[in-house]
Amino acid sequence: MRTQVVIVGAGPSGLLLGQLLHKAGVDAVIVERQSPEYVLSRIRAGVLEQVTLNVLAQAGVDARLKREGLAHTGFDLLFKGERHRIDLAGLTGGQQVMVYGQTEVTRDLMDARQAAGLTTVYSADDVQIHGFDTDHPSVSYTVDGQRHTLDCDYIAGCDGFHGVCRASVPRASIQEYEKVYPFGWLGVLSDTPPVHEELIYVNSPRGFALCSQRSMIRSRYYLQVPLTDKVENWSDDAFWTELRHRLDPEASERLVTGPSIEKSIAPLRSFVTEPMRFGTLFLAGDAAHIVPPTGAKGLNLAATDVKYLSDALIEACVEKSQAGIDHYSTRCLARIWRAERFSWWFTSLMHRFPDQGEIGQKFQEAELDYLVHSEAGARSVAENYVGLPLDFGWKG
Ligand code: RFL
Ligand code: PHB
Repeated sequence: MRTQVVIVGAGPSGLLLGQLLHKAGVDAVIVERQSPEYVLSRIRAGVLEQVTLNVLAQAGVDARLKREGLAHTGFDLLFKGERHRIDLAGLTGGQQVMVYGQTEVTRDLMDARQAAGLTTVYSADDVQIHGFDTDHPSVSYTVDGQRHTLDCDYIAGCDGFHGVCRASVPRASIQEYEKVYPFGWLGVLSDTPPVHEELIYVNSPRGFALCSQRSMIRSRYYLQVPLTDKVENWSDDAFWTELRHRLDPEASERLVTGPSIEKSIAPLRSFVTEPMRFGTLFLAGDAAHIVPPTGAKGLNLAATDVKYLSDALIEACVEKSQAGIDHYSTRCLARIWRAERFSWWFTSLMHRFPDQGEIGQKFQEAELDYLVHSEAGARSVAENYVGLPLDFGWKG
């Protein structure tokens, strides 16, 4: 079988790319290792930047998001037992973020793909990519014991951090930058009203915590935990007790607890691959980079990679111009390094590090105190959090 683009991975990056290509009349097949149910069971991101909302609108998948998403014009920073609001809208000329779960974005994209009758191969085993250093690459995979091959013009590697695409590139052609943090995030999803109408990011001597949400009746909370902790050793009671300890008295009092409907531990990592194009193979989203989730940037970066990649592939397939393809990697990386920097900085400021000691806690609190009392400091946090404009600082 033949198609113009094979997309490896049906996470948000792959599905969004498929939708944007379809809108422009470019044929693409998606090959995914897992089942649709498994893909939808992963609970991840919750905060969407305006740039991401624009790309989802371009893809025609923002109707439910507009109805059900929660617009947030600020968030709280809690340290030394007190909360301080970062007024995102006031500091950035009216910008805001949208709270809408990654699961819902994925579901909307799956529904749109199905409605358009587009092909997604789920539960594909042993996916392999071939000939991406030539003009006739291909992707092979096994379904129900039968091997299949898809010939194409381009391969989009949207298969996440553990995917096959980046791993298939010869080591001499790729440079990877990585930092692994000495802790993880224990996340709990529960059908309880959120403790506060906006998000609360917590720096406490007991470690970081985050109060987030999915709707007015569904909450998402995170606790910083040692990497050695096992999720099965964290009872719901233990989770709520520890969260209360890290909150201020008012929030602790208001917190409504209930049974967890999902509980998992995620490691934290900063990771960048350079470049993101290898001949006719393009990496996008978590396949190319990872940020620690503190800045809420991972899904947003994936959406902008996909925006740039869809523009480039449409130019190549429809207008027969290579310009977008040639710029793809440098254009993405300019944006990625800025988000990597912000995510690393915010993570370092908010978490308890094993060797930081009392003085490290004091340094963090003094920096937070400066940020919330200086308009310049608060604006710097706000403009990075809502997301820098597309192509900010990129010279072309
Ligand atoms: P995904 O979502 O990992 O999807 C990759 C897909 O590829 C499939 N795959 C393969 N398919 C075929 N063959 C193979 N060999 C394959 N190997 C893998 C996988 O099954 C999967 O379906 O990557 P994608 O699409 O690039 O999307 C990236 C986002 O998922 C990620 O960046 C965000 O979730 C990060 N993130 C956040 N981002 C935000 O923008 N805002 C947030 O608030 C936010 N919060 C978070 C987060 C990530 C978290 N975790 C769990 C790491 C909070 C958490 C806790
Ligand atoms: C989430 O709701 O899952 C979430 C929100 C903000 C973050 C990270 C995760 O910074």
